Amino acid sequence: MRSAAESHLQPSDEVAEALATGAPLVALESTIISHGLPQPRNLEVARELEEIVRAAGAVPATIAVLDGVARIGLSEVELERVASESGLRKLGQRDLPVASALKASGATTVSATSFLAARAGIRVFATGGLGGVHRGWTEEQDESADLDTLARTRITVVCAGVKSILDVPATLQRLETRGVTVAGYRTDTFPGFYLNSSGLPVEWRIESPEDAAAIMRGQDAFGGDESALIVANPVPVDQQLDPALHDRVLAEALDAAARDGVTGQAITPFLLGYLVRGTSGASLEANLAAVRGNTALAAQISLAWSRS
Ligand code: PSU
Ligand code: MN
Repeated sequence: MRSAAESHLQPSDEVAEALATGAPLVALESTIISHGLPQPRNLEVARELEEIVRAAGAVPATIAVLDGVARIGLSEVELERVASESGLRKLGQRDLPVASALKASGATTVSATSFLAARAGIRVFATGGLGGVHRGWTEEQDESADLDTLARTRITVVCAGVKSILDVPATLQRLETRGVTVAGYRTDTFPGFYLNSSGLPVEWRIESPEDAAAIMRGQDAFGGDESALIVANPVPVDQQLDPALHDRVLAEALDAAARDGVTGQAITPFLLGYLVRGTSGASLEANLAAVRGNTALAAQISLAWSRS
């Protein structure tokens, strides 16, 4: 009989082989595909990200839950399903047991993807921007489960900081309080997701994938809490969204969300979608530039990690 964990968590053949041989792997999330990017561009991007990982010599593992099974590495047909199935759910870590019990399908957020990747034995994960503390948290306490999962999951997440739709200073404060290690990649300021910089300082700066791998070894050597490492990798200045346009359209988006009463899981996709339309697609290009850069860096870190 298969163990409970085995039947709930299913690596693809390619991922299983990479895990068995210690080959470098990069986990990729699926919520960005299903809820974060418009169709049909989302499928192209999902394929492109996998290709970036392969070109660097690592194995991609896009993660999603299909018919109740957490799949670590998707086939082309499964990737298409994640990109186009209507009504696909957005699953955080807490939703995983329910999706499994009810044989539901859904895309995994940073929290669910980090959790599943770590359980599967994958150490490095690339995404766009993390979730965090939403603006207006003094009125309505909306804080992404991403933060809590990262405080207790041994994973390295390469991201362009946290989404700029959030209260970035409050999110950085929460990461500090929860003991999540943060390092800026070749930057002294925390990235601003669509923007090269949030304007806030980042206390540690690293220069290479080897630096990241050395920090990961340090995390394991110290033992203790299974917290994450965030490698904050800014979108290049020449590919960022125009800051004035960003600030103007984001203010409109936040007003629209308040007016329409958008809350909970729907708020992040709503704001990202508003920005895409309100900037005539410029925010999408900046988001994609960030995700591509993060994926390439994650692949380099996974190579350095597998050599270390
Ligand atoms: N990065 C992107 N686009 C996205 C996301 C990340 O560039 O859509 C997703 C991630 O899955 C992240 C989620 O976990 O947004 C955060 O959602 P929430 O604020 O509801 O926790
Ligand atoms: Mn939320």
